[in-house]
Amino acid sequence: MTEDFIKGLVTRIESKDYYVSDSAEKEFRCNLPGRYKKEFALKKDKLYIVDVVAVGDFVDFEINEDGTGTIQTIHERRNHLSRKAPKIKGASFRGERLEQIIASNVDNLVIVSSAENPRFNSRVIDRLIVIAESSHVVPIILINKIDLEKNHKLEEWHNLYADLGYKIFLISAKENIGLEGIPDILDGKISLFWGQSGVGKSTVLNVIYPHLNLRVGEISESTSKGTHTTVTVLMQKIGGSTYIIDTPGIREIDPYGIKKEDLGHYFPDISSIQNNCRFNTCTHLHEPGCAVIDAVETGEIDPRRYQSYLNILETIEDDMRF
Ligand SMILES: Nc1nc2c(ncn2[C@@H]2O[C@H](COP(=O)(O)OP(=O)(O)O)[C@@H](O)[C@H]2O)c(=O)[nH]1
Ligand SMILES: [Mg+2]
Ligand SMILES: [Zn+2]
Repeated sequence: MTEDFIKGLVTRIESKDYYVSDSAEKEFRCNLPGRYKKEFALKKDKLYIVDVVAVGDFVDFEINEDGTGTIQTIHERRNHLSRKAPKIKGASFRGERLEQIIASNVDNLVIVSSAENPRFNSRVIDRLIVIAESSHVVPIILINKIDLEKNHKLEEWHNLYADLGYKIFLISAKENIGLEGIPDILDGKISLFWGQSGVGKSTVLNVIYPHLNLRVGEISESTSKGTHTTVTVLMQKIGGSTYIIDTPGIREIDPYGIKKEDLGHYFPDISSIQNNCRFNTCTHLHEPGCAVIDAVETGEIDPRRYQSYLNILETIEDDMRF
């Protein structure tokens, strides 16, 4: 690295513009030079383009005469959160779908779901837990909009996830219920808020950090048009070393890069039992001597969690590229 290079943090990506903050919080609009674009081309398969730079990346950049910047180096990532790039209608694509990185260098994945509107969906929570666990990021679960749910079924879900060892909060951002413990968990960390569109991610963040003033009720991503699927991920500094990353409503959340025989590791309820399966390559689908299937039958593993496991297993292609 030469002295002319400045270290910065990528906080937002819009089309070909990479917004980078230096240590004094000054923001520079940067571009990415051709040698990285070659990497785009390598990973491109007709309809897919995957970014090599992600929100949360540390980069070295140079300032150009017009005040914009040019990214020169991308620092190695501690971790990253990603999903499979969305399917595009009419595209024929063999093998596994490409990886779309949502953000890098993250401490917490705050999984936001809602009691109603949209209806509570534990499958999405389980997918996001798998993404967090496989990326070495701590999952934290928020079930928002409890003001809309008058019976007590959420207590059961709360207990299920709490028993698995996860931090889980039943909250209402609208009525400011249950949010008390959350700022402490986010303090000093980089936390990505992720979940279905409309569950209240931006609303929750606005209640916790009123100065953010995030737009509420934004339209979710479109998966069917264009060749470059843009996800407007926005990283903001709260103060000190506390950062939050808000994401728009993301429709498809399929974990990327997980092998069938590894999936059980990312379900704590399954991983604690799968050593007792007869075959160490057991995928707990229908293999003989499967201890996980037995545990589902005795009720030791919640059948809804097992169903989530099976659903994700089904999304893993047989011909993975690695
Ligand atoms: N009833 C109720 N509505 C909420 C709550 N939190 C958010 N909303 C509403 O849900 C809608 C979507 O919120 P938004 O924060 O944009 O969701 P996001 O897409 O996950 O960021 C908005 O109309 C919010 O006013 C809540 O706790 N209770
Ligand atoms: Mg939002
Ligand atoms: Zn098994």
